[in-house]
Amino acid sequence: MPRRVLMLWLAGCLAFVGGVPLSTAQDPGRLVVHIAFSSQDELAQLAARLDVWEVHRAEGYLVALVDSREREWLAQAGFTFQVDTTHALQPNTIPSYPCYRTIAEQYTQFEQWAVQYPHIAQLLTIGASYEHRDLRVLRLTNSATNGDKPRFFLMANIHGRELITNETALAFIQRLLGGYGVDADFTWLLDYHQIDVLVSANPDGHVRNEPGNVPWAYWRKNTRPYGGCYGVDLNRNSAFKWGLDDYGSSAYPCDLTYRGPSPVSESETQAVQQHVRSLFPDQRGPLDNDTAPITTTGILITLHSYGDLVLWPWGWTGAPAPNSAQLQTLGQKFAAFNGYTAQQAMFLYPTNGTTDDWSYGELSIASYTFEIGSSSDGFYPSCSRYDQLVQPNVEALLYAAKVARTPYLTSFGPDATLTATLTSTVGLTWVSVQAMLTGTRPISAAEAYLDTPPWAGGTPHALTPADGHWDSTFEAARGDIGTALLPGRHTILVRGQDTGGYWGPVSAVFSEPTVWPYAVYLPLLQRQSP
Ligand code: 0X9
Ligand code: ZN
Repeated sequence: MPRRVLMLWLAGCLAFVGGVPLSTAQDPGRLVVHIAFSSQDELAQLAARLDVWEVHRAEGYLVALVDSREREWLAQAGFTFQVDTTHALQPNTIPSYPCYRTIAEQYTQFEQWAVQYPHIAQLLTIGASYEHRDLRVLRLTNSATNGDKPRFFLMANIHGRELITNETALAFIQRLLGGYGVDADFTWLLDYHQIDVLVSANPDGHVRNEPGNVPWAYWRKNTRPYGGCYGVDLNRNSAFKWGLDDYGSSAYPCDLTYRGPSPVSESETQAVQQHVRSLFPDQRGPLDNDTAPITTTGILITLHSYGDLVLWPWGWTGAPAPNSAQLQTLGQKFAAFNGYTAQQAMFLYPTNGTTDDWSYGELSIASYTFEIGSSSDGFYPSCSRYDQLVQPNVEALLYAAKVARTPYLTSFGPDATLTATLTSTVGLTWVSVQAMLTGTRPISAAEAYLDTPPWAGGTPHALTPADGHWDSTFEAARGDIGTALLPGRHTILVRGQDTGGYWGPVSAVFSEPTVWPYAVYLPLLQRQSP
């Protein structure tokens, strides 16, 4: 039920406005309000002008942070609104939230990781913010293995106040680095794929939400001055469909969705576009309706908050993107991990000049926005919610990393889990594999690989269904591989195929042979031979 109790919000930050020019986020008269709308057109008008935090379509209202100027505009335009009492604006930011690291701390962490894991983590600076802060990427891949590696680009914090996004990106990196050499999946991932993580696409905006900058609490945009106000919405500044209409972005510098004076006017957008172009070839034709090849390689995910949503292109139109079937399938896979609602971005509200529309529209790569957290979490979720918000998204991101080679194909295929035991004697080793395959269509095949995965020329060993038939969406499978292996640890990889012909992602485990002395093994061998 929408909460419609009327009560004036007492601005806790009234005392802090001295010395900072006023624009929405600094105005002490800011209120969180519920605004009623009755059509898509009205929603679009509101989303273009205001700092919209939540959209409740079914109930016909949205939640926005508005200043006195915007309230005048609302009244003139004939919108009715009520003051929200449930979103407590926090005058203090990070001091009350020890789980959120400052940009300086995040960058120090990057430096430490690059030193601690020099063979799998490389620190890059891809550009600078308006205020000359570095834009830093940590590149995760085994630098000793070469080849054209599939790429996954993860970025966080393009909106300054979306603090949980940086933490999610950092937790994802931590899992991969800590798991390399320990977990077989993370190990093949970093050996064969390249994962680039931009921890903040808007460090100036983040710093505004850190201590000492209280009047700027809830700052979303970058901080570059334009027309008497501050900041460009960096998620409206990309080259694709930039400024297409005044619903998906605003031409007014004081607005929260100000698109900037020209496409890619901001150094942050320039750096992101240049870096993403360096990672991914353009794999799609020039027309809006050109379909990206089914074999397209590469994934981009941009982390936002909040809304419990997985969004895919387009945001600029309600028409489905040419690859909507593929974008939806992968989007729903992500949603199976984080429990969010998966939908086309436009059905939140229209947007133009966004990162994901650009990376899909321009380069054809599978592009997504995650909106992390619910309306009770808001932009500064309680630290008691940290793990609940971060961990399911880390799982979704690991899946993205796994399917980055051919996201539009592999996400259709079944998922595999496995156990494997290796037994060695007299120079021979038996690898015994048990796997579980789960798909949306019946499983039709499964195969295991020893140490060398399929894309690297490994030899497939067919597994057989435990119940004798491949006929179900959930199958147990097994197989034995006899080989003349040397002792030591080995990687066993498994993948499944479904009746649509789609191979799913590879899953792997490490196994070390149990060496049986000949004297123990011989009687068993004799018993087996007739
Ligand atoms: O408005 C935005 O930029 C995103 N929401 S947020 O509250 N994090 O600011 C939503 C963007 C949705 N559109 C696309 N992803 N294209
Ligand atoms: Zn955002």
